[in-house]
Amino acid sequence: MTLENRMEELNNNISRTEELDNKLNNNIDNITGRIWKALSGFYYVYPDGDMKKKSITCRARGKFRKDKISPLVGDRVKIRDLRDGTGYIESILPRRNDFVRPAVANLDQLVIVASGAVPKTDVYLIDRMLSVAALKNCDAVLIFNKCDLDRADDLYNIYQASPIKILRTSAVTGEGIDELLNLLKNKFSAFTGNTGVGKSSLLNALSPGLDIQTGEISAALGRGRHTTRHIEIYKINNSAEIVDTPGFSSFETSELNLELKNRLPETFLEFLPYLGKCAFTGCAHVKETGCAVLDAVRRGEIQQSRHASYVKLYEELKPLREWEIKNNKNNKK
Ligand SMILES: Nc1nc2c(ncn2[C@@H]2O[C@H](COP(=O)(O)OP(=O)(O)OP(=O)(O)O)[C@@H](O)[C@H]2O)c(=O)[nH]1
Ligand SMILES: [Mg+2]
Ligand SMILES: [Zn+2]
Repeated sequence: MTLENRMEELNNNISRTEELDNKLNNNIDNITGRIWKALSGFYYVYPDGDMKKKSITCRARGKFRKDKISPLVGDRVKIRDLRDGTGYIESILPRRNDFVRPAVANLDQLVIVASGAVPKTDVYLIDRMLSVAALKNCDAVLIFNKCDLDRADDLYNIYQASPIKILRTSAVTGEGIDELLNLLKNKFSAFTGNTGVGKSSLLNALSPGLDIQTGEISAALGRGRHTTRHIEIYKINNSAEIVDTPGFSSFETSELNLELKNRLPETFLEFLPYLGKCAFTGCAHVKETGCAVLDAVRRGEIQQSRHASYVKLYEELKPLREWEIKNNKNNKK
């Protein structure tokens, strides 16, 4: 057989396959949409991201599992609509950012909910979340909830002296709720924070119609019971899109990666004016002489507690090597 004949045969085969494909796909549309809820391996997608349309319940294609990528709430996706209310996620459109915890993509703003009352939030946990948000070019807001019980003065004082937006709230008395709604307006935000601090309660206070389940705190442990299990976008006042996420008792270490290690100083926003002004290039800002950051700490321009978190995080990231990144990726769900 000549090469030309062989080519023709191949081309014929390709057209026949495409014809067959088209026949099979006759009843099927490829459309784009946005994932607004994830629950037990199902993704609820709104066509064109329009929450007024009927959502389509999708499964992810097997190739995502193979590639170790999970679709996330907030993802814009191409789906195959089977026209019976179900479909398949075919591909994920490029993301602005993505998080392991909370498991969401394309966030404008991370709302870190903390509490000075039980369960008290650890300052290092707050600083790690702030660093991860800064690394991902995501704005952060820090909320001190339960201020009817404890006004979290220690925490408040630390962050008041930083460029980070802060707000005291109470889901019980309604303090700060209007201001919170203002911060959320026209943005896609996710609530995160240790379990039991009142993330779901705040959402209910913002929009009582939501009626999201909240949990009692176990007195013995001083922890919540992980009341929120699934991840879902709520729309409030037709302008604020908010994801309530399950709380946690320890930090997800897979966010601690080589990129954070390499860019750590700039993720502490109040360090920025001093970076590049140290006596030594490549200064780690830990205990070096002539360090502009340390000088600023001494002068009280940077809070001691923030620098302490920086050093702790620096030490935690120090042993991280290239091969561990691959490991981390493989461990991702
Ligand atoms: N006094 C007081 N109690 C609150 C406040 N906010 C929440 N609570 C209580 O704290 C408990 C936990 O609240 P949730 O809203 O379930 O906390 P969560 O952060 O959503 O917890 P997870 O879903 O487990 O992460 C509930 O008993 C709430 O009633 C508050 O501002 N003041
Ligand atoms: Mg909750
Ligand atoms: Zn330095």
